[in-house]
Amino acid sequence: MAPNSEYELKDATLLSYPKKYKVFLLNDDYTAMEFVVEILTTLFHKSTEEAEKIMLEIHKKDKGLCGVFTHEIAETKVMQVFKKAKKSGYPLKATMEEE
Ligand code: TYC
Repeated sequence: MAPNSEYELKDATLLSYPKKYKVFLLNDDYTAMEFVVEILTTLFHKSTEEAEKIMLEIHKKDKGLCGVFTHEIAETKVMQVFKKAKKSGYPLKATMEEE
Protein backbone atom coordinates (compact mmCIF):
# COMPACT_ATOMS: atom_id res chain seq x y z
CA MET A 1 0.00 0.00 0.00
CA ALA A 2 1.24 3.50 -0.79
CA PRO A 3 2.22 5.52 2.24
CA ASN A 4 -0.55 7.86 3.37
CA SER A 5 0.94 11.26 2.82
CA GLU A 6 -1.85 13.02 4.74
CA TYR A 7 -0.99 11.09 7.89
CA GLU A 8 2.70 11.60 7.30
CA LEU A 9 2.05 15.33 7.02
CA LYS A 10 -0.08 15.29 10.18
CA ASP A 11 2.62 13.39 12.07
CA ALA A 12 5.30 15.79 10.90
CA THR A 13 3.15 18.75 11.91
CA LEU A 14 2.53 17.28 15.36
CA LEU A 15 6.22 16.61 15.84
CA SER A 16 7.39 20.03 14.79
CA TYR A 17 4.68 22.13 16.51
CA PRO A 18 3.99 21.16 20.12
CA LYS A 19 0.76 22.60 21.53
CA LYS A 20 0.95 26.08 22.98
CA TYR A 21 -0.86 27.41 26.04
CA LYS A 22 -2.07 30.92 26.82
CA VAL A 23 -1.37 32.11 30.35
CA PHE A 24 -3.85 34.64 31.80
CA LEU A 25 -3.81 36.66 35.01
CA LEU A 26 -7.19 37.00 36.74
CA ASN A 27 -8.63 40.04 38.46
CA ASP A 28 -9.44 40.16 42.17
CA ASP A 29 -10.31 42.95 44.63
CA TYR A 30 -7.22 42.72 46.86
CA THR A 31 -3.99 42.42 44.86
CA ALA A 32 -2.18 45.77 44.56
CA MET A 33 -1.93 47.12 41.03
CA GLU A 34 1.83 47.69 41.52
CA PHE A 35 2.28 44.01 42.42
CA VAL A 36 0.54 42.89 39.20
CA VAL A 37 2.80 45.21 37.19
CA GLU A 38 5.82 43.72 38.97
CA ILE A 39 4.65 40.17 38.13
CA LEU A 40 4.20 41.13 34.48
CA THR A 41 7.65 42.73 34.21
CA THR A 42 9.59 40.09 36.16
CA LEU A 43 7.88 36.79 35.25
CA PHE A 44 6.48 37.71 31.82
CA HIS A 45 9.23 40.12 30.68
CA LYS A 46 6.83 42.94 29.72
CA SER A 47 7.97 46.57 29.58
CA THR A 48 6.54 48.76 32.37
CA GLU A 49 4.26 50.48 29.83
CA GLU A 50 2.94 47.17 28.46
CA ALA A 51 2.57 45.72 31.98
CA GLU A 52 0.47 48.72 33.10
CA LYS A 53 -1.74 48.33 30.02
CA ILE A 54 -2.29 44.60 30.64
CA MET A 55 -2.92 45.17 34.37
CA LEU A 56 -5.61 47.78 33.64
CA GLU A 57 -7.20 45.48 31.05
CA ILE A 58 -7.41 42.73 33.69
CA HIS A 59 -8.79 45.20 36.24
CA LYS A 60 -11.56 46.22 33.80
CA LYS A 61 -12.25 42.97 31.94
CA ASP A 62 -11.38 40.39 34.65
CA LYS A 63 -8.71 38.55 32.68
CA GLY A 64 -5.65 39.40 30.58
CA LEU A 65 -3.22 37.53 28.36
CA CYS A 66 0.35 37.46 29.68
CA GLY A 67 2.02 35.16 27.17
CA VAL A 68 1.90 31.94 25.15
CA PHE A 69 4.17 29.04 26.12
CA THR A 70 4.71 25.30 25.84
CA HIS A 71 2.77 23.24 28.42
CA GLU A 72 5.68 22.87 30.85
CA ILE A 73 6.63 26.56 30.79
CA ALA A 74 2.98 27.68 31.09
CA GLU A 75 2.55 25.42 34.14
CA THR A 76 5.72 26.85 35.66
CA LYS A 77 4.51 30.46 35.13
CA VAL A 78 1.14 29.68 36.75
CA MET A 79 2.94 28.15 39.75
CA GLN A 80 5.45 31.04 40.02
CA VAL A 81 2.59 33.59 40.06
CA PHE A 82 0.85 31.60 42.83
CA LYS A 83 4.01 31.29 44.95
CA LYS A 84 5.06 34.95 44.61
CA ALA A 85 1.52 36.15 45.35
CA LYS A 86 1.18 33.86 48.38
CA LYS A 87 4.52 35.07 49.75
CA SER A 88 3.30 38.68 49.45
CA GLY A 89 -0.12 37.89 50.93
CA TYR A 90 -2.11 38.46 47.72
CA PRO A 91 -4.78 36.17 46.21
CA LEU A 92 -3.58 36.80 42.62
CA LYS A 93 -4.12 33.79 40.34
CA ALA A 94 -3.04 32.77 36.83
CA THR A 95 -4.68 30.20 34.56
CA MET A 96 -3.66 28.45 31.35
CA GLU A 97 -5.69 27.48 28.27
CA GLU A 98 -4.71 25.56 25.17
CA GLU A 99 -4.21 28.02 22.31
N1 TYC B 1 -8.45 44.87 40.93
C1 TYC B 1 -7.21 45.10 41.67
C2 TYC B 1 -7.35 46.37 42.50
O1 TYC B 1 -8.27 47.14 42.30
C3 TYC B 1 -6.01 45.22 40.73
C4 TYC B 1 -5.72 43.96 39.98
C5 TYC B 1 -5.38 44.03 38.63
C6 TYC B 1 -5.72 42.72 40.63
C7 TYC B 1 -5.06 42.87 37.92
C8 TYC B 1 -5.41 41.55 39.93
O2 TYC B 1 -4.73 40.49 37.90
C9 TYC B 1 -5.07 41.62 38.58
N2 TYC B 1 -6.42 46.58 43.43
